[in-house]
Amino acid sequence: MNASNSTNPELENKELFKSGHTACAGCGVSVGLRHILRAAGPDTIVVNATGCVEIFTSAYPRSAWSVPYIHCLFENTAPVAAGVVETLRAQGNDHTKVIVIAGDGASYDIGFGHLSGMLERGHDALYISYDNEAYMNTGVQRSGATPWKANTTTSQVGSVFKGKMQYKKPLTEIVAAHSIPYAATSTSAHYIDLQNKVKKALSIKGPKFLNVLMTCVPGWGTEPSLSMQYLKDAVDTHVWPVYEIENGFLKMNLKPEKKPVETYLKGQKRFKHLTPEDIAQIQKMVDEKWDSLLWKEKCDQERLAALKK
Ligand SMILES: Cc1ncc(C[n+]2csc(CCOP(=O)(O)OP(=O)(O)O)c2C)c(N)n1
Ligand SMILES: [Mg+2]
Repeated sequence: MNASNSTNPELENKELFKSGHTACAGCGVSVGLRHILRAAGPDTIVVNATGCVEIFTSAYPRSAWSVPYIHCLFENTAPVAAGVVETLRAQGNDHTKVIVIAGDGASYDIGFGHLSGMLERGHDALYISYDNEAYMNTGVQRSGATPWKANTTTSQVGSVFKGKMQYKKPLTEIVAAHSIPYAATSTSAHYIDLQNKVKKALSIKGPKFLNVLMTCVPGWGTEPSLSMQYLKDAVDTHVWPVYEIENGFLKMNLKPEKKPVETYLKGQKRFKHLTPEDIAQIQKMVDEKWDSLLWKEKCDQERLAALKK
């Protein structure tokens, strides 16, 4: 393990997340981790919640991490990160970055209260939620991040219920409502956006949050070779808007010309039962959300410009 994944020595030095881990073929999460660590650099400590990432990167005695790595309980990643960062700062170390890597199960649900506490107390850490939209490691159970109507093992398609009955929790907005300096969304396919956001977040003092959509081949029921394409389609259909909220001011980072939601939904086994009415309803919800974000951006950017005068 930790073997070279490149014959280019320059690139090799930058690859802090190594190949040889045991992620599934086409895992969108492993791609995202590689970009996150490239952007963060070697002076970083990673605190990781239980989930797929822990399993595929750290099977003892191996490790895919070239930076210090702490695995902790599902629920308490944010407090562990807070403890690490406060210890570093008490020791006079004001440079080492502390990054939480936690799945949607950990972030939207089980560690949600502790994430809120970390934000409210103002610890100088970057919390990254990798959102693959279900509890994948334990066999695809629905989470607060699972989209409406998606088929999971605990939101099945049967004669009465047709997938998840509830809507996806708006975690990025809930986090931003804590008045933290920086909250943003991205995907592992939009790697320049992702790397820029990691760098920007780490340059800001205080609690920061990134919500990054990452594909899961077995959980979404998709072709491994299409993982990045699905993430691009999620953004191009406006299903996953890419934006940042800096000091309370929202800015849309990508405004692609809208493709119909079918472009993204088709070919995913978790959505294969959707009716034309379901798809029309999803389109309506996506359009409404997009419009509300554009309005918010307009108001926020005008307010910001007025403040700068
Ligand atoms: C308190 C607690 N509840 C349940 C589990 C079992 N468990 C381990 S990993 C996991 C799923 C993690 O889901 P997520 O955070 O979305 O990460 P993913 O596996 O999708 O990468 C679950 C339910 C646990 N370890 N601890
Ligand atoms: Mg998950």
